[in-house]
Amino acid sequence: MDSESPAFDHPIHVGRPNIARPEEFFRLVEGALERRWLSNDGPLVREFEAKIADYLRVKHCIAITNGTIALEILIKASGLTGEVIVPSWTFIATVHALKWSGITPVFADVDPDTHCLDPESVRSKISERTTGILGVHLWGRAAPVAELQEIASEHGLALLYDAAHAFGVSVGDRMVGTFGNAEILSFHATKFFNAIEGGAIVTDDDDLAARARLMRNFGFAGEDNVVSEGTNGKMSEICAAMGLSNFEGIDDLIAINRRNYVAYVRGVQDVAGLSILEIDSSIRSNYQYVVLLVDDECSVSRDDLLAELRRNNVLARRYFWPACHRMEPYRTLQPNAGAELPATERIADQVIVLPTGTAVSEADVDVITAMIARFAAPR
Ligand code: T4K
Repeated sequence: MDSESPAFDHPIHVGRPNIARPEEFFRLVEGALERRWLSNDGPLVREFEAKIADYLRVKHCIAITNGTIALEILIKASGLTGEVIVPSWTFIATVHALKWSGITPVFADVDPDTHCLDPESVRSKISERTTGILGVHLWGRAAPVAELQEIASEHGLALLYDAAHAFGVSVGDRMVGTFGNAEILSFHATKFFNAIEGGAIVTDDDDLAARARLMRNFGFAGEDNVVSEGTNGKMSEICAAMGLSNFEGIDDLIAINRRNYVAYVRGVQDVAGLSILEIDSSIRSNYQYVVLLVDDECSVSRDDLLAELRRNNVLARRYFWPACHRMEPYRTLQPNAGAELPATERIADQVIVLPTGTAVSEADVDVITAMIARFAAPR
Protein backbone atom coordinates (compact mmCIF):
# COMPACT_ATOMS: atom_id res chain seq x y z
CA MET A 1 0.00 0.00 0.00
CA ASP A 2 1.22 3.46 -0.95
CA SER A 3 1.83 5.24 2.36
CA GLU A 4 -0.02 8.33 1.10
CA SER A 5 -3.18 6.54 -0.03
CA PRO A 6 -5.87 6.12 2.62
CA ALA A 7 -6.38 2.66 4.18
CA PHE A 8 -10.06 2.74 3.18
CA ASP A 9 -11.40 4.03 -0.13
CA HIS A 10 -14.78 4.82 1.50
CA PRO A 11 -15.61 6.50 4.82
CA ILE A 12 -15.98 4.28 7.88
CA HIS A 13 -18.29 6.28 10.16
CA VAL A 14 -19.01 6.24 13.85
CA GLY A 15 -22.81 6.05 14.18
CA ARG A 16 -23.64 4.21 10.94
CA PRO A 17 -27.20 2.94 11.44
CA ASN A 18 -27.93 -0.74 11.91
CA ILE A 19 -30.83 -1.78 9.68
CA ALA A 20 -31.61 -5.34 10.74
CA ARG A 21 -34.66 -6.26 8.62
CA PRO A 22 -35.44 -3.74 5.84
CA GLU A 23 -38.14 -5.98 4.28
CA GLU A 24 -40.00 -6.09 7.63
CA PHE A 25 -39.70 -2.30 7.89
CA PHE A 26 -41.29 -1.89 4.43
CA ARG A 27 -44.03 -4.38 5.32
CA LEU A 28 -44.90 -2.45 8.49
CA VAL A 29 -44.81 0.91 6.69
CA GLU A 30 -47.13 -0.47 4.00
CA GLY A 31 -49.60 -1.45 6.72
CA ALA A 32 -49.47 2.04 8.21
CA LEU A 33 -50.10 3.60 4.81
CA GLU A 34 -53.03 1.27 4.17
CA ARG A 35 -54.53 2.14 7.56
CA ARG A 36 -53.86 5.84 6.94
CA TRP A 37 -52.78 6.10 10.55
CA LEU A 38 -49.38 7.72 10.69
CA SER A 39 -49.00 9.26 14.15
CA ASN A 40 -50.87 10.07 17.42
CA ASP A 41 -50.65 6.87 19.46
CA GLY A 42 -51.04 4.50 16.51
CA PRO A 43 -50.98 0.69 16.66
CA LEU A 44 -47.29 0.37 15.74
CA VAL A 45 -46.29 2.82 18.48
CA ARG A 46 -48.37 0.85 20.99
CA GLU A 47 -46.82 -2.42 19.89
CA PHE A 48 -43.35 -0.84 20.12
CA GLU A 49 -44.07 0.41 23.66
CA ALA A 50 -45.32 -3.01 24.76
CA LYS A 51 -42.21 -4.74 23.36
CA ILE A 52 -39.81 -2.33 25.06
CA ALA A 53 -41.64 -2.53 28.42
CA ASP A 54 -41.63 -6.32 28.24
CA TYR A 55 -37.94 -6.49 27.28
CA LEU A 56 -36.88 -4.18 30.12
CA ARG A 57 -39.36 -5.70 32.58
CA VAL A 58 -40.68 -2.22 33.39
CA LYS A 59 -44.34 -1.25 33.89
CA HIS A 60 -44.59 1.75 31.56
CA CYS A 61 -42.93 2.69 28.30
CA ILE A 62 -44.01 5.96 26.72
CA ALA A 63 -42.59 6.33 23.22
CA ILE A 64 -41.42 9.85 22.44
CA THR A 65 -40.20 11.74 19.35
CA ASN A 66 -36.56 11.54 20.44
CA GLY A 67 -34.40 11.20 23.53
CA THR A 68 -34.07 14.95 24.08
CA ILE A 69 -37.84 15.58 24.17
CA ALA A 70 -38.14 12.49 26.40
CA LEU A 71 -35.73 14.16 28.84
CA GLU A 72 -37.64 17.45 28.71
CA ILE A 73 -40.99 15.77 29.32
CA LEU A 74 -39.58 13.61 32.11
CA ILE A 75 -38.02 16.65 33.82
CA LYS A 76 -41.40 18.47 33.75
CA ALA A 77 -43.42 15.41 34.73
CA SER A 78 -41.07 14.84 37.70
CA GLY A 79 -41.61 18.42 38.91
CA LEU A 80 -37.90 19.25 39.02
CA THR A 81 -37.01 22.87 39.80
CA GLY A 82 -33.99 24.80 41.09
CA GLU A 83 -30.78 22.81 40.65
CA VAL A 84 -30.22 19.31 39.30
CA ILE A 85 -26.88 17.51 39.54
CA VAL A 86 -25.64 16.12 36.24
CA PRO A 87 -22.33 15.03 34.73
CA SER A 88 -20.61 17.45 32.38
CA TRP A 89 -19.14 14.38 30.68
CA THR A 90 -22.13 13.54 28.47
CA PHE A 91 -23.74 14.55 25.19
CA ILE A 92 -24.94 18.15 25.36
CA ALA A 93 -28.62 17.07 25.15
CA THR A 94 -28.58 15.84 28.76
CA VAL A 95 -27.59 19.25 30.09
CA HIS A 96 -29.56 21.32 27.56
CA ALA A 97 -32.77 19.51 28.55
CA LEU A 98 -32.36 20.81 32.10
CA LYS A 99 -31.52 24.35 31.03
CA TRP A 100 -34.38 24.34 28.48
CA SER A 101 -36.70 23.50 31.39
CA GLY A 102 -35.50 26.47 33.48
CA ILE A 103 -33.30 24.38 35.76
CA THR A 104 -29.69 25.12 36.71
CA PRO A 105 -27.48 22.16 35.82
CA VAL A 106 -24.87 21.64 38.53
CA PHE A 107 -21.94 19.66 37.17
CA ALA A 108 -20.51 16.73 39.12
CA ASP A 109 -17.34 14.88 38.18
CA VAL A 110 -17.11 11.33 36.86
CA ASP A 111 -15.18 8.25 37.88
CA PRO A 112 -12.25 7.98 35.44
CA ASP A 113 -12.60 4.18 35.32
CA THR A 114 -16.25 4.15 34.26
CA HIS A 115 -16.86 7.67 32.85
CA CYS A 116 -20.11 7.72 34.89
CA LEU A 117 -20.97 9.96 37.87
CA ASP A 118 -18.66 9.87 40.88
CA PRO A 119 -21.00 9.55 43.93
CA GLU A 120 -18.65 11.55 46.17
CA SER A 121 -18.64 14.45 43.73
CA VAL A 122 -22.45 14.26 43.56
CA ARG A 123 -22.66 14.50 47.36
CA SER A 124 -20.43 17.57 47.37
CA LYS A 125 -22.77 19.38 44.94
CA ILE A 126 -26.01 19.05 46.93
CA SER A 127 -27.42 22.40 48.05
CA GLU A 128 -30.72 23.69 49.40
CA ARG A 129 -31.88 24.25 45.83
CA THR A 130 -31.14 20.71 44.63
CA THR A 131 -34.27 18.79 43.61
CA GLY A 132 -32.77 15.89 41.69
CA ILE A 133 -29.91 13.94 40.17
CA LEU A 134 -29.79 13.17 36.46
CA GLY A 135 -27.31 10.32 35.98
CA VAL A 136 -26.08 9.06 32.61
CA HIS A 137 -25.23 5.47 31.71
CA LEU A 138 -22.46 6.56 29.37
CA TRP A 139 -21.11 4.42 26.53
CA GLY A 140 -23.38 1.46 27.34
CA ARG A 141 -21.92 1.15 30.82
CA ALA A 142 -24.09 1.69 33.89
CA ALA A 143 -23.97 4.59 36.36
CA PRO A 144 -23.36 3.61 40.03
CA VAL A 145 -27.05 2.93 40.57
CA ALA A 146 -26.86 1.68 44.18
CA GLU A 147 -24.77 4.61 45.45
CA LEU A 148 -26.83 7.21 43.61
CA GLN A 149 -30.07 5.72 44.94
CA GLU A 150 -28.65 5.92 48.46
CA ILE A 151 -27.79 9.61 48.04
CA ALA A 152 -31.17 10.41 46.47
CA SER A 153 -33.10 8.63 49.23
CA GLU A 154 -31.00 10.20 51.99
CA HIS A 155 -31.65 13.73 50.66
CA GLY A 156 -35.18 13.24 49.30
CA LEU A 157 -34.09 13.92 45.71
CA ALA A 158 -35.60 12.65 42.47
CA LEU A 159 -33.27 10.28 40.65
CA LEU A 160 -33.57 10.16 36.86
CA TYR A 161 -31.33 8.52 34.29
CA ASP A 162 -30.37 9.33 30.75
CA ALA A 163 -30.06 5.83 29.31
CA ALA A 164 -29.68 7.04 25.71
CA HIS A 165 -26.58 4.83 25.37
CA ALA A 166 -27.75 1.93 27.45
CA PHE A 167 -30.64 0.10 25.83
CA GLY A 168 -30.15 -3.63 26.42
CA VAL A 169 -27.65 -3.06 29.25
CA SER A 170 -28.14 -4.85 32.55
CA VAL A 171 -26.60 -4.65 36.01
CA GLY A 172 -26.76 -8.09 37.61
CA ASP A 173 -30.20 -9.35 36.63
CA ARG A 174 -31.78 -5.90 36.41
CA MET A 175 -32.12 -4.06 33.10
CA VAL A 176 -31.14 -0.43 32.74
CA GLY A 177 -34.49 1.31 32.34
CA THR A 178 -35.71 0.17 35.75
CA PHE A 179 -33.49 2.32 37.99
CA GLY A 180 -34.29 5.56 39.83
CA ASN A 181 -37.73 7.15 39.46
CA ALA A 182 -37.58 6.88 35.68
CA GLU A 183 -35.15 6.69 32.77
CA ILE A 184 -35.11 7.91 29.19
CA LEU A 185 -33.96 6.02 26.11
CA SER A 186 -32.90 7.20 22.67
CA PHE A 187 -33.57 5.29 19.46
CA HIS A 188 -31.77 7.78 17.21
CA ALA A 189 -30.36 6.44 13.92
CA THR A 190 -26.85 6.42 15.41
CA LYS A 191 -27.86 4.21 18.36
CA PHE A 192 -27.26 0.48 17.95
CA PHE A 193 -31.01 -0.09 18.17
CA ASN A 194 -32.74 2.64 16.19
CA ALA A 195 -36.19 3.88 15.22
CA ILE A 196 -34.74 6.53 12.82
CA GLU A 197 -35.59 9.21 15.42
CA GLY A 198 -37.10 8.11 18.69
CA GLY A 199 -36.96 7.99 22.43
CA ALA A 200 -38.93 6.75 25.40
CA ILE A 201 -39.62 7.33 29.07
CA VAL A 202 -39.62 4.11 31.08
CA THR A 203 -40.81 3.87 34.67
CA ASP A 204 -42.64 1.75 37.23
CA ASP A 205 -44.32 4.86 38.69
CA ASP A 206 -48.00 4.92 37.58
CA ASP A 207 -48.58 8.61 38.35
CA LEU A 208 -45.37 9.79 36.71
CA ALA A 209 -46.20 7.71 33.62
CA ALA A 210 -49.71 9.17 33.45
CA ARG A 211 -48.36 12.74 33.67
CA ALA A 212 -45.72 12.07 31.01
CA ARG A 213 -48.32 10.51 28.68
CA LEU A 214 -50.51 13.61 28.95
CA MET A 215 -47.56 15.94 28.40
CA ARG A 216 -46.49 14.01 25.29
CA ASN A 217 -49.81 15.00 23.66
CA PHE A 218 -50.24 18.70 24.60
CA GLY A 219 -51.91 17.73 27.90
CA PHE A 220 -55.03 16.32 26.17
CA ALA A 221 -57.05 13.96 28.37
CA GLY A 222 -59.78 13.62 25.74
CA GLU A 223 -60.80 15.25 22.49
CA ASP A 224 -61.62 18.67 23.96
CA ASN A 225 -60.08 18.43 27.39
CA VAL A 226 -56.61 19.76 28.17
CA VAL A 227 -55.71 19.00 31.78
CA SER A 228 -52.00 19.85 31.96
CA GLU A 229 -49.26 21.68 30.17
CA GLY A 230 -47.69 19.68 27.41
CA THR A 231 -45.87 19.55 24.13
CA ASN A 232 -45.79 17.44 20.99
CA GLY A 233 -43.59 14.48 21.89
CA LYS A 234 -45.34 11.81 19.84
CA MET A 235 -43.51 9.11 17.92
CA SER A 236 -44.64 8.51 14.33
CA GLU A 237 -45.77 5.14 12.99
CA ILE A 238 -42.86 5.15 10.52
CA CYS A 239 -40.35 5.45 13.35
CA ALA A 240 -42.15 2.74 15.32
CA ALA A 241 -41.99 0.53 12.19
CA MET A 242 -38.20 0.92 12.09
CA GLY A 243 -37.99 0.21 15.82
CA LEU A 244 -40.15 -2.90 15.54
CA SER A 245 -38.25 -4.19 12.51
CA ASN A 246 -34.94 -3.83 14.35
CA PHE A 247 -36.24 -5.24 17.61
CA GLU A 248 -35.98 -8.96 16.77
CA GLY A 249 -32.33 -8.46 15.78
CA ILE A 250 -31.18 -6.87 19.05
CA ASP A 251 -29.14 -9.77 20.38
CA ASP A 252 -27.39 -10.20 17.02
CA LEU A 253 -26.52 -6.49 17.00
CA ILE A 254 -25.05 -6.71 20.49
CA ALA A 255 -23.04 -9.79 19.46
CA ILE A 256 -21.60 -7.89 16.46
CA ASN A 257 -20.72 -4.90 18.66
CA ARG A 258 -19.07 -7.25 21.14
CA ARG A 259 -17.08 -8.98 18.41
CA ASN A 260 -15.76 -5.60 17.23
CA TYR A 261 -15.04 -4.48 20.81
CA VAL A 262 -12.97 -7.61 21.47
CA ALA A 263 -11.07 -7.09 18.19
CA TYR A 264 -10.30 -3.47 19.10
CA VAL A 265 -9.04 -4.50 22.56
CA ARG A 266 -6.84 -7.19 20.99
CA GLY A 267 -5.52 -4.76 18.38
CA VAL A 268 -4.36 -1.97 20.70
CA GLN A 269 -3.49 -3.80 23.92
CA ASP A 270 0.26 -3.81 23.28
CA VAL A 271 0.53 -0.17 22.25
CA ALA A 272 2.02 2.02 24.99
CA GLY A 273 -0.36 4.74 26.15
CA LEU A 274 -3.44 3.31 24.43
CA SER A 275 -6.35 1.37 25.90
CA ILE A 276 -9.99 0.66 25.22
CA LEU A 277 -12.26 1.71 28.09
CA GLU A 278 -13.02 -1.46 30.04
CA ILE A 279 -16.42 -2.83 30.87
CA ASP A 280 -17.03 -3.95 34.46
CA SER A 281 -17.76 -7.68 34.54
CA SER A 282 -20.94 -7.11 36.61
CA ILE A 283 -22.47 -5.29 33.65
CA ARG A 284 -23.86 -6.70 30.43
CA SER A 285 -23.10 -3.94 27.95
CA ASN A 286 -24.43 -3.33 24.46
CA TYR A 287 -20.88 -2.35 23.38
CA GLN A 288 -22.31 0.38 21.15
CA TYR A 289 -19.47 2.82 21.72
CA VAL A 290 -15.83 1.75 21.50
CA VAL A 291 -13.86 4.31 23.51
CA LEU A 292 -10.12 4.56 22.84
CA LEU A 293 -8.13 6.38 25.54
CA VAL A 294 -4.90 8.08 24.57
CA ASP A 295 -2.82 8.92 27.64
CA ASP A 296 0.43 10.82 28.17
CA GLU A 297 2.58 7.71 27.62
CA CYS A 298 1.47 7.50 24.02
CA SER A 299 4.05 8.68 21.50
CA VAL A 300 1.42 10.72 19.62
CA SER A 301 -1.28 13.10 20.78
CA ARG A 302 -4.98 12.27 20.71
CA ASP A 303 -5.60 14.89 18.05
CA ASP A 304 -2.74 13.73 15.80
CA LEU A 305 -4.02 10.17 16.04
CA LEU A 306 -7.52 11.34 15.19
CA ALA A 307 -6.18 13.27 12.18
CA GLU A 308 -4.35 10.15 10.99
CA LEU A 309 -7.51 8.06 11.32
CA ARG A 310 -9.47 10.63 9.36
CA ARG A 311 -6.77 10.83 6.67
CA ASN A 312 -7.37 7.11 6.25
CA ASN A 313 -11.14 7.59 5.96
CA VAL A 314 -11.85 6.35 9.48
CA LEU A 315 -14.26 9.04 10.69
CA ALA A 316 -13.70 8.57 14.42
CA ARG A 317 -15.04 11.20 16.84
CA ARG A 318 -13.81 13.12 19.90
CA TYR A 319 -17.11 12.52 21.75
CA PHE A 320 -17.81 14.44 24.03
CA TRP A 321 -15.06 16.99 23.68
CA PRO A 322 -15.20 19.70 24.83
CA ALA A 323 -17.14 18.67 27.94
CA CYS A 324 -20.51 20.38 28.43
CA HIS A 325 -19.22 22.92 30.97
CA ARG A 326 -16.90 24.20 28.24
CA MET A 327 -19.73 24.80 25.77
CA GLU A 328 -22.24 27.65 25.68
CA PRO A 329 -24.18 28.80 27.57
CA TYR A 330 -22.51 26.93 30.46
CA ARG A 331 -18.99 28.21 29.73
CA THR A 332 -20.22 31.78 30.25
CA LEU A 333 -22.65 31.04 33.09
CA GLN A 334 -20.27 28.82 35.12
CA PRO A 335 -16.75 29.82 34.04
CA ASN A 336 -15.08 28.12 37.03
CA ALA A 337 -16.93 24.79 36.85
CA GLY A 338 -13.87 22.97 35.48
CA ALA A 339 -11.88 23.50 38.69
CA GLU A 340 -14.03 20.86 40.41
CA LEU A 341 -14.15 18.47 37.46
CA PRO A 342 -10.57 17.17 37.20
CA ALA A 343 -11.48 13.73 35.83
CA THR A 344 -13.86 15.20 33.26
CA GLU A 345 -11.21 17.68 32.10
CA ARG A 346 -8.60 14.93 31.73
CA ILE A 347 -10.83 12.39 30.00
CA ALA A 348 -12.16 14.95 27.52
CA ASP A 349 -8.62 15.31 26.15
CA GLN A 350 -8.04 11.54 25.89
CA VAL A 351 -11.04 10.06 24.12
CA ILE A 352 -11.50 8.89 20.56
CA VAL A 353 -14.71 7.01 19.75
CA LEU A 354 -14.09 4.37 17.07
CA PRO A 355 -16.54 3.04 14.46
CA THR A 356 -18.48 -0.12 15.19
CA GLY A 357 -21.84 -1.74 14.40
CA THR A 358 -22.97 -3.85 11.46
CA ALA A 359 -21.32 -1.52 8.91
CA VAL A 360 -17.89 -2.38 10.38
CA SER A 361 -16.44 -5.88 9.92
CA GLU A 362 -13.87 -7.57 12.13
CA ALA A 363 -11.43 -7.28 9.21
CA ASP A 364 -12.08 -3.49 9.14
CA VAL A 365 -11.28 -3.35 12.86
CA ASP A 366 -8.03 -5.23 12.26
CA VAL A 367 -7.03 -2.71 9.56
CA ILE A 368 -7.94 0.20 11.86
CA THR A 369 -6.01 -1.15 14.87
CA ALA A 370 -2.97 -2.02 12.72
CA MET A 371 -2.98 1.56 11.46
CA ILE A 372 -3.29 2.89 15.03
CA ALA A 373 -0.49 0.63 16.29
CA ARG A 374 1.81 1.67 13.42
CA PHE A 375 1.14 5.38 13.91
CA ALA A 376 1.40 5.28 17.73
CA ALA A 377 4.47 3.03 17.88
CA PRO A 378 7.29 4.54 19.99
CA ARG A 379 9.61 6.57 17.80
N1 T4K B 1 -28.28 11.72 25.90
C1 T4K B 1 -27.16 11.20 25.40
C2 T4K B 1 -26.12 10.70 26.35
C3 T4K B 1 -26.97 11.13 24.02
O1 T4K B 1 -25.82 10.64 23.51
C4 T4K B 1 -27.98 11.61 23.16
C5 T4K B 1 -27.81 11.58 21.73
C6 T4K B 1 -29.16 12.13 23.74
C7 T4K B 1 -29.26 12.17 25.13
C8 T4K B 1 -30.27 12.68 22.93
O2 T4K B 1 -30.96 11.67 22.21
P1 T4K B 1 -31.71 12.08 20.80
O3 T4K B 1 -32.49 13.31 21.04
O4 T4K B 1 -30.63 12.28 19.76
O5 T4K B 1 -32.58 10.87 20.54
C9 T4K B 1 -25.32 12.12 17.32
C10 T4K B 1 -26.79 11.81 17.48
O6 T4K B 1 -27.59 12.71 16.69
C11 T4K B 1 -27.28 11.83 18.90
O7 T4K B 1 -28.50 11.11 18.92
C12 T4K B 1 -26.31 11.13 19.83
N2 T4K B 1 -26.68 11.23 21.21
C13 T4K B 1 -24.92 11.69 19.65
C14 T4K B 1 -23.93 10.96 20.53
O8 T4K B 1 -24.53 11.50 18.31
P2 T4K B 1 -23.98 14.12 16.31
O9 T4K B 1 -24.19 15.59 16.39
O10 T4K B 1 -22.67 13.57 16.65
O11 T4K B 1 -24.51 13.54 14.91
P3 T4K B 1 -23.81 13.54 13.48
O12 T4K B 1 -24.78 14.12 12.51
O13 T4K B 1 -22.46 14.13 13.55
O14 T4K B 1 -23.71 11.99 13.14
C15 T4K B 1 -22.86 11.14 13.87
C16 T4K B 1 -22.27 10.10 12.96
O15 T4K B 1 -23.26 9.20 12.51
C17 T4K B 1 -21.57 10.64 11.73
O16 T4K B 1 -20.38 9.90 11.56
C18 T4K B 1 -22.52 10.29 10.59
C19 T4K B 1 -23.22 9.05 11.08
N3 T4K B 1 -24.59 8.92 10.57
C20 T4K B 1 -25.58 9.66 11.15
C21 T4K B 1 -26.88 9.53 10.74
C22 T4K B 1 -28.00 10.34 11.37
C23 T4K B 1 -24.87 8.04 9.55
O17 T4K B 1 -23.96 7.38 9.02
N4 T4K B 1 -26.17 7.89 9.13
C24 T4K B 1 -27.20 8.60 9.69
O18 T4K B 1 -28.38 8.40 9.29
O19 T4K B 1 -25.09 13.49 17.32
